[in-house]
Amino acid sequence: QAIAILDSGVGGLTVCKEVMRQLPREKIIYFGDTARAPYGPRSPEEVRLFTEQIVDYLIQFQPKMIVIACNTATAAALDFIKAKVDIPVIGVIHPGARAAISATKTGKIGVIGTLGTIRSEAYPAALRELNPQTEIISEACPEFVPLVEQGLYETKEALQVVQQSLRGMKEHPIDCLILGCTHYPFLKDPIQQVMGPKVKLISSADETAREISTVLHQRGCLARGNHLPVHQFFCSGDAEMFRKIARQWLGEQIELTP
Ligand code: DGN
Repeated sequence: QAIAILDSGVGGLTVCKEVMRQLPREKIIYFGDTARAPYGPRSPEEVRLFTEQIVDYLIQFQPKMIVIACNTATAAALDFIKAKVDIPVIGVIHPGARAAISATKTGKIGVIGTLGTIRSEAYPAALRELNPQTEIISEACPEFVPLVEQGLYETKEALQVVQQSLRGMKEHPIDCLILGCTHYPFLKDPIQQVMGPKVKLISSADETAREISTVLHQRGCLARGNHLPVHQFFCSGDAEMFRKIARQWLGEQIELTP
């Protein structure tokens, strides 16, 4: 049985990479809704509907758990999907919030994400639940996801967009910045360059992979055996672009079913 991972596009590949590293025996079935990305500017109702459609599609493979590897979809649909299916479902917001709370020394945390995620206030809620004293500065960066989906994350243009978008965030004395969108680790280098070496970037991918491991361990369904799994990837849009980005990011050829 596989772990089903979904995102609006290629962003969830950052979670896949961590799962492959931490849990190399686990088979992944991935769905990137590249035809309908970005989800950020869409209404929560629409994002919930799209997430439900993807889950309905993935459930036919009888996965052992579902990972909503998209912050926008986690904010809009996590509770809804949890109530709908009878296998474990996890999102990326709580794992990211936990990682930030354990990393911060000053209690001043920045959060960047899509419009949908920032508007939902899901991060401030999750962070304050863990530590009510936390100071949080949030900023939506709607230009980042389209850059990544077009494969332009290593260009000069990307650095310029990051510089422009983080001008305000840079002025705040934060010591951690949560990359509150699974697409943003693709832009980790320019983001670190702009924020400076004193700000620690938190990607929820590592922590989410740890949570997957905990859930599977608790249920006694971690994959056993020595054979390496063959992962399966699906995307709803441009297969060539998806394949190119996946190959670059994961460092391996992928089996993609358009
Ligand atoms: N990867 C999604 C997220 O984490 O929010 C990006 C959403 C989008 O499509 N804009």
